[in-house]
Amino acid sequence: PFLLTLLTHPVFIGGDYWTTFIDDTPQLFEMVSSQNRAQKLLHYLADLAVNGSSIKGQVGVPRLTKSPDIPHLYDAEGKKINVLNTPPPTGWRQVLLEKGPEEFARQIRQFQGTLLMDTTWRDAHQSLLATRVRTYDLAAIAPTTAHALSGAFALECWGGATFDVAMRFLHEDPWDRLRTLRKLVPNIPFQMLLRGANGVAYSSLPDNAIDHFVKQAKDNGVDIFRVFDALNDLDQLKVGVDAVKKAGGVVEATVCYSGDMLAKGKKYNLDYYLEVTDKIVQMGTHFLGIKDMAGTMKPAAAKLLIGSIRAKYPDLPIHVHTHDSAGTAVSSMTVAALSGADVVDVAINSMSGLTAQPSINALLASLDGEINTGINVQHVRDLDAYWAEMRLLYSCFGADLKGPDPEVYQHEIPGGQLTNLLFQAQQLGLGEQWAETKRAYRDANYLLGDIVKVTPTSKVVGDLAQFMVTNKLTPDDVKRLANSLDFPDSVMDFFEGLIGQPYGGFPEPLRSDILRNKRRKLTCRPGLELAPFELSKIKEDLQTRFGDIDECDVASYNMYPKVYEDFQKIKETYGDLSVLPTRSFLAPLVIDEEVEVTIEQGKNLIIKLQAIGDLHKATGIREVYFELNGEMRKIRVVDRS
Ligand code: 3PY
Ligand code: ZN
Repeated sequence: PFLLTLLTHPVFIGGDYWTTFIDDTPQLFEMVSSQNRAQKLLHYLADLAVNGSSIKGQVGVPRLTKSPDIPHLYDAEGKKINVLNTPPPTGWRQVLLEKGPEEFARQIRQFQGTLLMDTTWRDAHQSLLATRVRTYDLAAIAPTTAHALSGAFALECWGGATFDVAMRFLHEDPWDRLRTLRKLVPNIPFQMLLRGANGVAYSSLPDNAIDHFVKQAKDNGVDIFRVFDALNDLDQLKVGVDAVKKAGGVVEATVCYSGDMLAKGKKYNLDYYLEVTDKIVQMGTHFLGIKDMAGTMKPAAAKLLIGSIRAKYPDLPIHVHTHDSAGTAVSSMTVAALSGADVVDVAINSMSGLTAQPSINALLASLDGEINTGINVQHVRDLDAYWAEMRLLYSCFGADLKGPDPEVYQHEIPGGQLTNLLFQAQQLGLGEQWAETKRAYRDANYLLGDIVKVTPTSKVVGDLAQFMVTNKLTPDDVKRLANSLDFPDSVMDFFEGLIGQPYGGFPEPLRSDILRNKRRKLTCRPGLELAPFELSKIKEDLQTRFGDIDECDVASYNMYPKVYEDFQKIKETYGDLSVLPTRSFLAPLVIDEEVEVTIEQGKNLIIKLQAIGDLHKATGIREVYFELNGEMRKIRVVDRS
């Protein structure tokens, strides 16, 4: 926003500016540019050409120089399917729309076989590519996916970190993504990940904000809501579950699986999981979700856990989620299917394995001959050609994970966080750094009382681990010095009770030593202490500030006020960046390179970078020359180097 408003400010245009003009004129940030969409996009491309990408976590440029090709699908007679003009086969969504959530759940339970949910559009790229896959690339493959995966239980495509990352780093509207994909995939249910009383944020919101958010999510295209709480705190979980019930969505209340339940003396053992399941069933749910976010559910554990729940609750539909960090997920999901799971999670081959979900084709092969999944193996292989290219397109975001990490049974780091922490360690030179991080994570977990680790509690453990590494503290040091150390905020929040109540309570005397008299000790769920949001007032305020605002904007603002405001400013400056092909969004055009951008149906821009001018020393500005649909355009950009 700054650049554009500066460049269009009358004082600046008049050439009568002074060096502190920028600092002295804060309204520059507020002024709204009236330039047209094409001009705004040129500003983005010009800035990228001069200063490079500023997207966090991006190392280098994509290894693919164009958008991936869309693969063809063929029908049983070998005829090419025109996926754009042929309605996709009816899928489970039709059952849901016609019969409602209860009957949908009943029919899934009765299905002779095990169904699959594809996580490629959410968890797989959250776990492998820092959640950076853009709507542009999802929408491009959506019509093909609607055909290729028409037999799937669902596509997980929303929630979790996608909401925050879409606005913060991709500068796109998560609600637009949902609506766009929904239009293109009418036949397969959409699932989202909801963090219970936190919605898609990192801490509790007032209950009315959760209700409001879930209603928008349902109205804009989400069918099934996987609701979890990061401590399996049932009071926290219930907030999300109730919101989904009120909105008329399919409820998948979820128990988080933590660590290796087969390990001797493990706090989270079969009795624990059965007790949580009982409470979830009493709460009322269409599906039971079992969420193994670190991938520590060994095949024998899957057999024991799912077999036991199945025996106790023959009619309860069970949906199992895992990560392949240890390399055992195909085995575990095969056993889960054989032990009575109704749905298991997989990802498209090129987006699977390592810290993501197990490979769909590997699982299909593993189940072959024993269990029907309703999936067309060949179609999925065809679809994968696209994702193989996508891995190259997003190569600049991947941590360099080379193989399985069976040490996950000890450190228990969730898939997405494992990639993140590894990425950070790699930036620092890997080697001992990585081994130390994993050791510290494990120690931190035990200091905190061996808690369930998933967003946001995984951040607490990660922050404490990093704090210990940075300050060279052993677990004994932490205990001994607890009343004098300055702990990270997330650790203070956890001990205060702002993230919920851990199973077995908080470790003492550590809690009291850490909190001292700085924080309270909450015994109830944090949301009970929060005043409801005044939703209509929030909407009015946003309307005044940003103009065209709807309920989805209100929900975005409620989850991430600052991120939402920044996103609005980016939009004012650069317009809708989601229309740019990913290569051009992430990497500067080279001289004479041309990009075609569809800003709306039937309106195409052909943009060619012609030249980048010399640096004007006094102002730090460069002129960037483009050809826009054959006409010359000049854009002035501050060179920040
Ligand atoms: C999230 O909350 O984003 C997760 O993926 C938890 O596994
Ligand atoms: Zn996951």
